[in-house]
Amino acid sequence: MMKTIVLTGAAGNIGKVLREQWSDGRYQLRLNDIKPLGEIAAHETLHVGDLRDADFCAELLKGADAVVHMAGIGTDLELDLLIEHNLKALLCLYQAARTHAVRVIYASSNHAIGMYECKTEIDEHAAVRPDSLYGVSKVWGEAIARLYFDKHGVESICLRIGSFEVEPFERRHLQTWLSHPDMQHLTERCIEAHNPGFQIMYGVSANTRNCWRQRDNPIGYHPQSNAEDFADRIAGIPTRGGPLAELFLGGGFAASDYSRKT
Ligand code: 15L
Repeated sequence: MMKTIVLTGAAGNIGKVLREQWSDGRYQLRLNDIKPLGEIAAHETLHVGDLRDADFCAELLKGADAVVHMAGIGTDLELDLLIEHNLKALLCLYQAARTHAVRVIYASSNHAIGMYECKTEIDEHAAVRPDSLYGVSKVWGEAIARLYFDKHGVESICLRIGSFEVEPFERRHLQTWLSHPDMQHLTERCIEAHNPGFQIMYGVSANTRNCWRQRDNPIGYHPQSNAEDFADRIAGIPTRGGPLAELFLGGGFAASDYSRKT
């Protein structure tokens, strides 16, 4: 039977690409955003609204198989905004997922571990080292996912997404790039996997220089793209944010407001 998928942030960077990749109608899509979503196809329904509204969330998730949660603040903005959209809205969503037993595929970020130095090999069990308040908000999100699995059995896959770009365009992307086809494959594996429980997945392509080691892969994610194919063009292009952005995984997020002396 065709699965019903809720896609939040459907007008955003990743959401609009997934929507396009699924334009063949492989899923029944409930599209959510606070921004306009344009014309709808036969397999789509529109749900414009604010995820901080518990009743709206409950209605949105009722009867769905999974929610692909791409909505939220995607950069290092003020704490108040992060609390509203990356914490309160997420909690409402998880409460609805609990009520209606819906799997959550959560857009976490590499910025939850952005203060590791680039060359440090880490797996998904490494201690978090956020590089910004935005990174902290993603750690909250992963903690909410863990809480709702441990206490309520809500299945969650937290995607520590690297750099989702059509093509890599700076040195850091040799490690962090996530191609559009790999993101599609990753998301579909999250939707289709049997009993994933709680899992953190690195959302990154098969980049030769990447240092994130996925120890457990219960969903069967096998990326195909490799940023190394672009190395001739981008290895000489400095990472935005200066020398500290070259040192730490989180790039410019890690370098911003850095004041440590030793
Ligand atoms: C993210 O989490 C951001 O949402 C995105 O805009 C990029 O900055 C990305 O990480 C990245 O690290 O390249």
